[in-house]
Amino acid sequence: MLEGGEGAGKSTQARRLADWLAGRGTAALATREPGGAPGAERIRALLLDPAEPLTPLAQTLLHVAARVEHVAVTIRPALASGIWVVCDRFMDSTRVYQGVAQGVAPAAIEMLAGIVGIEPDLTLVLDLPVAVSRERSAARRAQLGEAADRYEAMDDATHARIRDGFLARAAAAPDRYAVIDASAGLDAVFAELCAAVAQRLG
Ligand code: Z5A
Repeated sequence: MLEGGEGAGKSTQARRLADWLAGRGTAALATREPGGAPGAERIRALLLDPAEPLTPLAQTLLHVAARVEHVAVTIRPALASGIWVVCDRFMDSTRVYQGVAQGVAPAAIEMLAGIVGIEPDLTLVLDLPVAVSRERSAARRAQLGEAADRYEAMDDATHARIRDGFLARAAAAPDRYAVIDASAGLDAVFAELCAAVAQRLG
């Protein structure tokens, strides 16, 4: 799984990583959350819409509903066929965005994680200073003519807590996480990701 703040390069690198794995003879699927299955993509639209007020607990339940659908429709069938799954965000985003940043109780989130029932073999945290992360996503929004979504609209202090939340999770389980410096150029970040995957997953 690829995790981290906005603009860290997760979507771009997830696609590249899946292609790289395929080039080495390992079939791989790049997917994303919230989304990755038709029903989950519809839930995504509601979750990202800043005009639709939703409590943190309701956001949590919707993220998990989308994930349950994504796991059932996309992830488990892929794994059952021997296809590796490279996912842009997963349960750690709920732990960090809804738990650390929005104050939803960790016990409730872990109960929901149990219902999702699957955790990644390896989580790559793309780490970026908040200022750089915000610059990149603002530039991309300007290019596409898009407005900030619910999460992009959160303030810098919240994004700093999110960054720290991902780093704390990685520090607590170094065997299942690798922290990648996402401030380097696209190719340098990709090389570091590939090295981490090759080293950890063979
Ligand atoms: N969320 C949640 O709260 N709870 C959950 O359980 C889940 C998610 C699953 C989904 O938004 C939001 O949902 C997310 C958390 C919340 N919000 N935030 N913030 P999303 O999927 O639309 O957005 P995102 O996940 O934050 O991704 P992003 O902004 O699209 O960033 P990214 O995927 O990490 O980066 P990118 O799209 O590949 O690249 C962004 C731009 O930076 C683009 O113009 C690139 O060309 C550029 N870029 C990327 N890498 C580089 C490097 N290395 N150098 C220079 N420029 C670069």
